Amino acid sequence: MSTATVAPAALEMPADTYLNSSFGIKSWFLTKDHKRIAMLYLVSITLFFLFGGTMAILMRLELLTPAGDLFQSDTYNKLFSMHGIVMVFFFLVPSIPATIGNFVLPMMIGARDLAFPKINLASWYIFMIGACFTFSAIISGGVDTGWTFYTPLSTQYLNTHVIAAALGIMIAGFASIFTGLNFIVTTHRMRAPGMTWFRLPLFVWSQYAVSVVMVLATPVLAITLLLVAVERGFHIGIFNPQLGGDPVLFQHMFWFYSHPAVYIMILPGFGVISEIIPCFSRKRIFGYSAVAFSSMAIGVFGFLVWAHHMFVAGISTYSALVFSLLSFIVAIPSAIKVFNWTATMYKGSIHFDTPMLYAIAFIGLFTIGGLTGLFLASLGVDVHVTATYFVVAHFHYVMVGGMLVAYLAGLHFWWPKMTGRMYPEPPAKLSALITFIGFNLTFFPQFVLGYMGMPRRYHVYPPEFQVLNVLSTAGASVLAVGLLMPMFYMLWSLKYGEIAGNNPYRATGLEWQTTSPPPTHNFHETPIVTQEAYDYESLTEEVEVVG
Ligand code: HEM
Ligand SMILES: [Cu+2]
Repeated sequence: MSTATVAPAALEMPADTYLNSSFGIKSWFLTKDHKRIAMLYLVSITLFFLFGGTMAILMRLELLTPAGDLFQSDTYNKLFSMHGIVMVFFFLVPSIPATIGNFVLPMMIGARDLAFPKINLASWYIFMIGACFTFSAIISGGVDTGWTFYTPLSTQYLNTHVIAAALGIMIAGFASIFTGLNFIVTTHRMRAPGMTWFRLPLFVWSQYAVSVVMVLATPVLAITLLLVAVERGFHIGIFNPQLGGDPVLFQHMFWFYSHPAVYIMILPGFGVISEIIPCFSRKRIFGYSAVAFSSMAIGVFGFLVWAHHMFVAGISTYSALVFSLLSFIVAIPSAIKVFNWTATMYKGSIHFDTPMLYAIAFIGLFTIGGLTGLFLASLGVDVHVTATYFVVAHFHYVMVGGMLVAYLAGLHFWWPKMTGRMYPEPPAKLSALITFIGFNLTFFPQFVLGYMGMPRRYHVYPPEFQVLNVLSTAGASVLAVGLLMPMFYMLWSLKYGEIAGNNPYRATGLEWQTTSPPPTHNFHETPIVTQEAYDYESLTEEVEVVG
């Protein structure tokens, strides 16, 4: 293990990296290098996240007082719609796959690039064109349908820019489909010699599962949104009962995509956590194949539960019962993962670096999100809390406490590989702590509010709900500080961060064997794999012998 014996003073930036192989705007915008494309995505989704975050803060400000003193009701409707649309379709769905996945997946399997580098670049352009459509709708007045675009509200009653917004999401969906295809083919065809399926890092398994879901589910969303545009544009009755259509059909089609899509959003996070926990516990992952197969199981079962979003939409009690039962089953593979991560940490020698802090936060927050999903999946409880703040709290625990936290964990973990420099540890730990406190302060009160009966999507509320809403708004400001901090110290680290070296965490993955930042073709020699993915026990022994 030569990497472990290099003295810190000997660390230098490698001469030939993907960042300095060519210069100029064109070399970025026409690049076929998966690492540069990952950076293009990183910048785009960070901007979208800032936009979505601003909308959220504006909403929380309105909700500080029971009266509607800051915005009119329809402005408020637009705020939550644009927040949801941008966060889901332009941040969460692309976040881990298109940035971290794009960057590390080929390296993890010992490949030079993705299977189709040009399609990879095209995906980014398609994504940005979709964003232009949706943002044009936002700039020219916005939409107030909610991110779910329920009909006949979206097709009949609203005079906002639904068509442009929906087309934008449909176009961006193709970027998802192409990225998924690219990952699937890459994983099948481009693995280095010796990289068998059961030596694949679990991040690759999770990306594989998510790619299958992306390829199979996203077309349904595309068709659904196209039909909304057709109904609005040409008055052909599809979802609108006045024209002979069926609004519940819309909900079926929308959730047939959007429930699997919640797994598009969380599975990559599972993958990140499965890399970080063994590395900072210095232990082999507990139950490798259980973790790998549970990703695939989530991919499959995720398709069978969509109507749990429709318990009160007028579906028959019998089908609601079946969907309720199936929803309980889909929680099992997630629970398996939580057990396995915990078992991996058990008796490990745990290092509390920033990525690990985020990973531990993830386990706790995701568990709360998942368990409250089971409350919602039980029919009787859901009838009581559906469309209340309980649902809002549930999905923010999984999407922010889970996915966003996992994204931050992964970004810190691979930052030295991406940039060649370490992020500064003290502010990073501080921001992780602030994020954790701010997050819980924002969203925990919402469980209580929802249980007490406060409905979602209103800009006014009865005065008895104010105390909890003030807590939530206070939490949102703390959370905003925690989330803005990384943007500053990450940028700072580009110039002043400590030089990282190939493998600052003594991690086992192939991506850590090449230089940081890697050369354009990733490896100077194709790596040959002879070991399982998480052989931390023998690595530690070897380092002790050498050092
Ligand atoms: C552990 C398994 C899970 C179960 C059993 C579950 C169950 C549910 C149920 C029954 C609802 C509908 C509540 C209602 O509208 O009355 C719901 C809503 C939601 N869940 Fe989950 N959930 C789970 C995991 C997740 C994950 C992993 C995510 C995202 C990463 C997620 C995101 C959402 C979203 C976005 C909504 C709200 C959709 C909306 O109405 O706007 N859930 N969940
Ligand atoms: Cu669902």
